[in-house]
Formats: sequence, structure tokens, C-alpha cells
Amino acid sequence: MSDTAIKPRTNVEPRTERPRLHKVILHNDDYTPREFVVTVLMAEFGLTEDQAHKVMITAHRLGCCVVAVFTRDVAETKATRATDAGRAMGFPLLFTTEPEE
Ligand code: TYC
Repeated sequence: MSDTAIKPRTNVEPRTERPRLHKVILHNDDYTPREFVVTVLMAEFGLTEDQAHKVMITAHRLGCCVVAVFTRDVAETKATRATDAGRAMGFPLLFTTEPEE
């Protein structure tokens, strides 16, 4: 057999693991108008008005609320875009991400 022959690997764990998902979290603040938060949630995360209102009011009452879970790249992109939408209007609206347990 030549030096470059490829041997099949043995005792390999089955590759069934899924990529870890990341939560996008909406944080409450005292300045961003409720209606604007709802609009951003609908535009960036595809929530219905009803879903967006529930997420917004949960963050308003409890301090924060999980919006949805995505792969890391998608979660970070959406959180950044949604935070930037608030900043563009002069609001301190904040979305962060964290890995799911
Ligand atoms: N607390 C804001 C207000 O009373 C509304 C708001 C809700 C802002 C949720 C951010 O994540 C938020 N205008």
C-alpha cells in the first residue's frame, strides 16, 4: 500500500450533534416606545403583531424576554440589526444573544 492510502477511521462517534442554538433576548428600557419595539420585532424576527406585543410586554414587565432561538450567526446578525434599528431612531433598544443551555 502506498504512503498516501486512506484508512477508514474506526471507533468514531456517530456525527449526530446539532449546532448549539443561541437565544436572542430583548431588554427593557424606559425610553423606546412600545409601538416601535413591536414594529422591530415584526420586521426583524417575523413575529405577528400579537406575538410581538406579547414579547414586548413581557420584556416591559419582567426586564427581558427571549424572542427566538437561531444558529449563532443568525442570532447575532438579527440582534445587531434590531439594536441598530433602535439606535438609528435615537432609542436605547437592546437585543443580546446567549447560547442555549
Ligand atoms: N418600557 C418601554 C416604555 O415604557 C417599552 C419597552 C418595552 C421598551 C420592551 C423596550 O424591550 C422593551 N416605553
